[in-house]
Amino acid sequence: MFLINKYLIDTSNPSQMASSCIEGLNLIKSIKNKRFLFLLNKSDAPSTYSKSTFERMIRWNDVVKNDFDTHQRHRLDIMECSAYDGNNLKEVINWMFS
Ligand SMILES: Nc1nc2c(ncn2[C@@H]2O[C@H](COP(=O)(O)OP(=O)(O)O)[C@@H](O)[C@H]2O)c(=O)[nH]1
Ligand SMILES: [Mg+2]
Repeated sequence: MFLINKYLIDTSNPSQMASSCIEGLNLIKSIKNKRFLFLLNKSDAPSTYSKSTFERMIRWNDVVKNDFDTHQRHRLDIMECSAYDGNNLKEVINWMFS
C-alpha cells in the first residue's frame, strides 16, 4: 500500500497540460516496479480537458504503456475524478486499496 504513487492533475487549467505531462513522465521514469495513478481532478469544471485528451498529449498508448508499463513493469492507470461532485471517487479509493 505504501508503494502506491499518484500524481494529481488539475484539468481545469489547460495551460498547465504540457507541464503536467512532462512532470508525469519524469515521475514514472524515476520509479520502478510500482503502481502509478494519474488522477485527473475537477472533471466537473467547465474548461476541463478529458482523459482521452490527456492520453493523446502524454502519448499513452505508444510511449507510456509500451515503454514504461511493459518494459519497466509499472502498472500505470489514468482516472478522472471530481472532489466537488464525487465523480469516480469510489473507483479511485478502490484503486488505492486493490
Ligand atoms: N470545480 C472543482 N473545484 C475544485 C475541485 N477540487 C478542488 N477544487 C477547488 O479548486 C480551488 C483551488 O484548489 P486546488 O487547485 O485544489 O489547490 P491548489 O492548487 O493547491 O490551490 C479551490 O477553491 C478548491 O475548492 C474539483 O474537483 N472541482
Ligand atoms: Mg490548483
